[in-house]
Amino acid sequence: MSITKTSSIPRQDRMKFPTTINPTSLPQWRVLNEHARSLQSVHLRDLFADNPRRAQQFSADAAGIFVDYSKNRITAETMQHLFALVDACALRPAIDAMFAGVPINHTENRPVLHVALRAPRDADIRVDGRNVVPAVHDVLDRMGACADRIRAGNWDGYSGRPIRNIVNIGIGGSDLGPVMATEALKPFAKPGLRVRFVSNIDGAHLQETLRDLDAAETLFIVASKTFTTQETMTNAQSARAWCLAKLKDESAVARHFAAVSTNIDAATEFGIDPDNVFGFWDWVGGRYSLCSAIGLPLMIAVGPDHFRAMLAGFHAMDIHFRDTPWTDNLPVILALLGIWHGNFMGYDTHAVLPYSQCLARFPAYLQQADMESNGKSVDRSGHAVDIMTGPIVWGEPGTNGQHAFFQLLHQGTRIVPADFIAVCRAAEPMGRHQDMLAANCFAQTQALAFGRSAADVETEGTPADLVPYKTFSGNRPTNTLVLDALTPRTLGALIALYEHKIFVQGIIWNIYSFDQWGVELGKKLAHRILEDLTRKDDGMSGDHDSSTAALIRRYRTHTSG
Ligand code: G6Q
Repeated sequence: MSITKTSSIPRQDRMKFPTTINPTSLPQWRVLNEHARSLQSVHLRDLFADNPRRAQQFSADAAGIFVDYSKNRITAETMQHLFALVDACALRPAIDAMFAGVPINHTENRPVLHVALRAPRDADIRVDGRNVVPAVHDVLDRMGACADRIRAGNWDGYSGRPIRNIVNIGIGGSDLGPVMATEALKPFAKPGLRVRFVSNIDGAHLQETLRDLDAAETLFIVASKTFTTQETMTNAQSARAWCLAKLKDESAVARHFAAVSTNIDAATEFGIDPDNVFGFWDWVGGRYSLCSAIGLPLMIAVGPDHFRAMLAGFHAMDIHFRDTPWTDNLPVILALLGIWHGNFMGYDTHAVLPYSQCLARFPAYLQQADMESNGKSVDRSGHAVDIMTGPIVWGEPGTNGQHAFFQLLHQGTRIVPADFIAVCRAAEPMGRHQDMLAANCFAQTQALAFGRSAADVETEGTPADLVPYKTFSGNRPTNTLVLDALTPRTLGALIALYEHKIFVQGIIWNIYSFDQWGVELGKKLAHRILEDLTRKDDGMSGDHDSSTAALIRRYRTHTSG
């Protein structure tokens, strides 16, 4: 199946999507509030005892990912009410609008077409009347040729030695995706080829990354959609200076730098050979850009075939999301459960706990995808929202987390809904490690759901005064996502699952998920503060509050002389 048909939405209606609907004004919202009250005292122990088919009833799978959501405090009626809500919030036309290239990123007047980045060659997706898919595949083909050349040892550096080290310089959406996926697919990477990432403006990041590298064998990829981001441009200039100090010739830059950007002119002005500049488009949001040329370091690491397998996994989930009825639609189900927990149960954080060391950076990646998209407080009519929107997303891989923060998950006063991600087949099998990893994952969700009653603790002969401490209330909600194996394809499907979950939640909350105005103010203020930090006299050019002014003076005192 492919994404082919474009707009079924009449041109005159295109600007109206997504329509603005205040969810709290809907009868479905009121019904859900009442229903939530009726479930307040219900325990998962009883829900399971009353329904032997509960696990089957509340599970679904697609694109190599199985989701068991039975360990949430929900009933069939809960799901019916939630599905009614999503219909009332006009999710269907919103999905159609996104896939049709309607500028649903209203505040930036842009379409949101990351789905086009993984559409097959014969798909037809139009922006301003032009099919964008051929251009997507042109760039993928050029990336493939570049990756093949490096992997075959045919990309010679300035002094004729082949490139063996790739250093990606980017931040935020131009870093977190490739970092996470390169880590996740390490078992598929070409041995001997080092792929590293520098993001932080902290000079230690660049210096520590370069410390053991030979400039003659190093290729820098400057990844920046705008090619203006302060951190990336500063790191790129310092990398350029490092490279020239070692290779001692301006013309070396052309062999040792590539760029990924929508701003081709700025990249060539930097001195990068236009043949080594890989473009993408303003309809790709930074945090949704892994499938674009931003994925170049990943493609070099794992090869074009594995990269394309990942795109196929993304696409499989895109199609599942677009075409599957809500009742079996994984992104819709996960989104609705998040709404249930945040808006009707009052839980304000969401943990993502992959039982896979390869997915160690997945929670950090999702933090950006989710919190930058749905950390909004103004609705699509320009009014303040009066409900909780995006949750605080956090997490660490299991089993490490069990020896750190899981105490709070089991016995703390806050309830933290969590996604546990398990993998059946290890990419790098070793003894019984994988079985033990999975056993721990399943045991945690069991303990969180069912807990341990005081009566059970007493039967163990526990001294009476210790019984309260050893009791677990349980009734703590989790989803368990099970991947057959962590492969390029299932990784793609997993990421797309969360991307679309975030989209659905934004539609329900009536917010714009694809802008990020909230990051602008701090950037502006940093420019003003930077000026004052480095002033030679005692004055201040900016009008700072007393706390900030004192911090600037303190910094100056400790850096002067
Ligand atoms: C992501 C954000 C943000 C962005 C970075 C880097 O959606 O827009 O994280 O990716 O600020 O921007 P550049 O790629 O333009 O350097």
